[in-house]
Amino acid sequence: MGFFDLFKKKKKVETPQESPENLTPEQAAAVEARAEQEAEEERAAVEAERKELEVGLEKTKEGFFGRLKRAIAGRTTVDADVLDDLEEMLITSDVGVDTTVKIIRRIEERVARDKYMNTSELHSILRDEIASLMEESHRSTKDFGIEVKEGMPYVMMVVGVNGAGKTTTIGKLAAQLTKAGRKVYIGAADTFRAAAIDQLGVWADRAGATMIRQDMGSDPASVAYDTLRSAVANGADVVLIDTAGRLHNKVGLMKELTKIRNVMSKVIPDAPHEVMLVLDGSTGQNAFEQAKQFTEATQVTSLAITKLDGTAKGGVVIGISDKFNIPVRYIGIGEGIDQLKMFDRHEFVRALFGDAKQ
Ligand SMILES: Nc1nc2c(ncn2[C@@H]2O[C@H](COP(=O)(O)OP(=O)(O)O)[C@@H](O)[C@H]2O)c(=O)[nH]1
Ligand SMILES: [Mg+2]
Repeated sequence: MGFFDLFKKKKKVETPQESPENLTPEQAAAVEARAEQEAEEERAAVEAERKELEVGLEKTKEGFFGRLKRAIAGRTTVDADVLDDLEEMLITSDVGVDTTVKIIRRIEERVARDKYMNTSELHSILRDEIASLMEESHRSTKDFGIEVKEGMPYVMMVVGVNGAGKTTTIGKLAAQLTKAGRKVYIGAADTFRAAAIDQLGVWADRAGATMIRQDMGSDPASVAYDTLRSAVANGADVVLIDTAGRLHNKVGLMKELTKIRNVMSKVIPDAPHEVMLVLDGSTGQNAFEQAKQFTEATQVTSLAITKLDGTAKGGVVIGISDKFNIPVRYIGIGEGIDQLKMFDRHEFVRALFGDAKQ
């Protein structure tokens, strides 16, 4: 059993006439031209992704730098006052107090070393410190892809409060996975509202995934069980389990999620392989509070932060991944099916601060 990346397209088998020794010079030239064209298309795709991310994070960027500019207006050197203002700017950008304190400490250390630091350097220093902070919280995981074992479906349970974007994120994710040639099963374990099941059904259809459902009000754990059984029987590659976002109280939430997990592990012993917490990035500090409650209720292994388009509160991405030490795997930058991006910390920092040397 090998490991493969879920998002990588299955490799095409090379046809015999494509192996180099059998090619006529014309064919060889055609192969080369095609490779060049593919490389060009890939470069264009990377550029388009970057542009989309920049547009999605525009408000956060404007908020960040608007505040930064005001913080350093009329100052030339980075002194204690500038650092105070910088601290306030980071906190009001929803980076969170603890992470802000960490960033300020690091900058203070640099200022102490390099006595007369110019305020014009602050931009690139802030960029460096945020980049290295994000590297630490993402150190344990790869930035790209999900490595899974072949032969058993990879099971992801999706949790988060009502309205955070769970169903939408599952729909977008399912679409990316089916596009990469994966067979995707979705479990409608949010049985609390009939509309929630129908909404998930629409996404499943759009994505070309199979949804397993029961009636409204049925036991979510039972839906999860059915979904896994069916996925295994039909040779699915991935299972995405939607859950209800009721935050009744911590004990209730813990019980419900534990029950779903236990039932799933009866079908696939190491399932769920991933528990993804979906947070609405536009709620700023509230997202921190939700992260706290969910991480106390169950083991969360990855984060998706949605609705970063149209909000200036994108600083939460920096603070939450640092504070909870859980990698951000996806970010949502719009309601469209293509507007879920695999989170890449380098691209994120780049979209906010531009290239390292400029
Ligand atoms: N602008 C924007 N809206 C989003 C994004 N993700 C989800 N939404 C919207 O947020 C609302 C709640 O999403 P839903 O998936 O139903 O949340 P759930 O209750 O957690 O399942 C819907 O109107 C979605 O279209 C995003 O990345 N950007
Ligand atoms: Mg939902």
